[in-house]
Amino acid sequence: MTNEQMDQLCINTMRTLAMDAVQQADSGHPGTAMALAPVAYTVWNRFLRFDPDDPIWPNRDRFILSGGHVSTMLYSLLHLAQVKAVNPMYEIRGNVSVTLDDIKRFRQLDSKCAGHPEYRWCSGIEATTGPLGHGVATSVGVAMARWWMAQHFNRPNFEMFNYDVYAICGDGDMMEGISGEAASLAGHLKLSNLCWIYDNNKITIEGNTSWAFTEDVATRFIAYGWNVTRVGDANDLEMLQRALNVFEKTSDRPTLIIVDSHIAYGAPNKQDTSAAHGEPLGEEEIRLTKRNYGWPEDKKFYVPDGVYDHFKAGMGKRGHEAREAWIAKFNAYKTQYPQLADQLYRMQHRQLPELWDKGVPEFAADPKGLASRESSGKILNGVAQGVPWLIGGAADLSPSTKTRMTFEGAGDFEADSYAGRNLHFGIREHAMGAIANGLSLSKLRPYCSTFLIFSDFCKPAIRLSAIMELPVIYIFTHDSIGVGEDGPTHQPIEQLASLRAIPGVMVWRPGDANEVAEAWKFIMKARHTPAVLVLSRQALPTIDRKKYAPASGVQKGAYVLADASDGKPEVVMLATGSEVGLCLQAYEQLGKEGIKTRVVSMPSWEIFDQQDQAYRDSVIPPSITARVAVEQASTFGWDRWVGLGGAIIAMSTFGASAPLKELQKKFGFTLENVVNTVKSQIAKGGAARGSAAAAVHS
Ligand SMILES: Cc1ncc(C[n+]2csc(CCOP(=O)(O)OP(=O)(O)O)c2C)c(N)n1
Ligand SMILES: [Mg+2]
Repeated sequence: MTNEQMDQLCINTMRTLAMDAVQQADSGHPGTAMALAPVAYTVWNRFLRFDPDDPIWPNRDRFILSGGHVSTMLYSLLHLAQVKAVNPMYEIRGNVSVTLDDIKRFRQLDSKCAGHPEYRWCSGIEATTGPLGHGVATSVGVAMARWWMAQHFNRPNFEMFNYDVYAICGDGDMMEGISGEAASLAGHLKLSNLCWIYDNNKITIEGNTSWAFTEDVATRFIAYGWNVTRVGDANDLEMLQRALNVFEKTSDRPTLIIVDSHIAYGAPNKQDTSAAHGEPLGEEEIRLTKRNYGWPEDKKFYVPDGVYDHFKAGMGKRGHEAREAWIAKFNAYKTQYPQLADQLYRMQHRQLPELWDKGVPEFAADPKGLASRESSGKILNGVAQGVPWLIGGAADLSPSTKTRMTFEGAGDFEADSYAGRNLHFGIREHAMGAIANGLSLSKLRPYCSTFLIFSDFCKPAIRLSAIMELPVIYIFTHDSIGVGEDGPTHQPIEQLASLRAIPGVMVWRPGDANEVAEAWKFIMKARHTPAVLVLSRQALPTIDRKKYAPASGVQKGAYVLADASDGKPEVVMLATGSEVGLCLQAYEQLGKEGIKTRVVSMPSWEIFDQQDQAYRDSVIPPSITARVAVEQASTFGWDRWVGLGGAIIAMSTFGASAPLKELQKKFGFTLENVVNTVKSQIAKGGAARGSAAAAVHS
């Protein structure tokens, strides 16, 4: 068989595996896997520097399938290239990642071949994809990471990082705004290691793209500063190869390759129809298509002789050699640059350097205090000096979110100057989150930042951080109606509740500067959990820890900050963030009146939830049903902690535009209201729900 015939055999194997898998599952997306098989095959077998024996080798080229619905194409590649599995923590290698049985069990419980590609669940997958636009946006972060790591780790004769990033996307990815945000930034940053391949098949779910998409994509990307090239026929391997060669040679900007393809290529009745997008072809159509390909019509999940070997001789050999050379180089690097080698190792394993937290300040008691965004900014600067691969920035708000690294050498990450650690995302919150995920997938420790109200714009990315178990740090400031005059559009209400509702995310709303420091310490140790840090714009008193409990209680998510002297309070007040100080005032005043109360600071519900029952009961004793929760955010969720009879002083409407003091009065966040609510809770034995609700609305 000639090489060309072998290529075709491999491509048709990919196509038929996809058709058979979707048919067997009676669910999935066969058409684009059939159409793009030649494209993905060419990237993998002719270009990708990826060793199937070690899918986590740090300098591998990355391949991201942004149209996650085309997952069968990725599964067939992983299988045919015999990519090895790694454990879910991405540390230990084992058997083949995707077996033929997994493909036969596509979309079934526990199959490695989930409906959409799942990072961590199935190794060889570089990013979880499915929400359109996210894969390409994530690829920008992965590409940025290469340049930063090259600056940080490369030394003369030691080019430790020079990988390329390929992402395949479709009409849906191109329509989503996030891809435009990400492409704009990638062009601005001149990320020449980034190649997006756009499947211009003119088909989406509802039919032809002419329903809703007639823009000139090529011109748009040229305007973004990309190199744009076209391949008129997805089956033309030589043209694909040439276009990819152009990408390899382009050293000053990213590349977009626009490929014209026919969805469900080769299916006599389904080609070029939206019917081939998201449903099985049907047994009869599959038979006819296989006949067209010159394939045995009745064979299913058929891998002809020579196919595995052809992948082995192509990507396998190239990837293996590249990795071996890298490992050899790394061994010499370890001798010559032991400190950098140690950093590289720790970074890859998500471990922290020794004494990483020695720069974290302690804050002296101070009734005036400082905003938690301010204290966080100081702490961030301390942490960043101990963790060289902590990098990040804001969506044009770092002067407000206090997320700029200001120490000497921190620098700015810019085109042609990639060593800087301060990133500038521009006003692109959605892409910012996805890019942070890409940085984290590359094992950097990223943070990103905006106002809490605009966390909504990052939400899909936060969700993906959680699904992928990436320790991205989201810093959201201006966290309540405390923002004052900007009014309802800028005052977050339901954001906290919705962030707390995402499984696998830890949300922190610390109450003073030392609680912020403790939260940072907890967050930095996390290896697989994204964190959301919610911070105030306005000053918060720095609590006197000689008088009240130490801030280290934060490590348990919630702790008793102030208590009745005999440990037998009549009522428990629960608060987070800026309301902790208010509850302490109420505690003092009620104490003077002889009323015994307890104040629980609850910066992280999730971490508190992870403590054992005995600890939780010791903080919120089940026997004390008189409880008051105070938080300048939605009431949603607080019933869990105060019980049905408890009182909740929180928001059930949008805010208003006015100075903070007036808003606090209007919405009941005053000493007087807290004190009165506590009293009525005690009077009603924990059944004062009605009056508390009235307090909220008064
Ligand atoms: C953000 C988002 N919105 C909607 C969907 C649902 N969806 C999945 S595929 C698809 C159509 C995609 O069209 P295209 O990218 O052209 O893929 P093709 O049909 O060509 O494979 C849609 C709307 C999604 N996955 N993500
Ligand atoms: Mg399409």
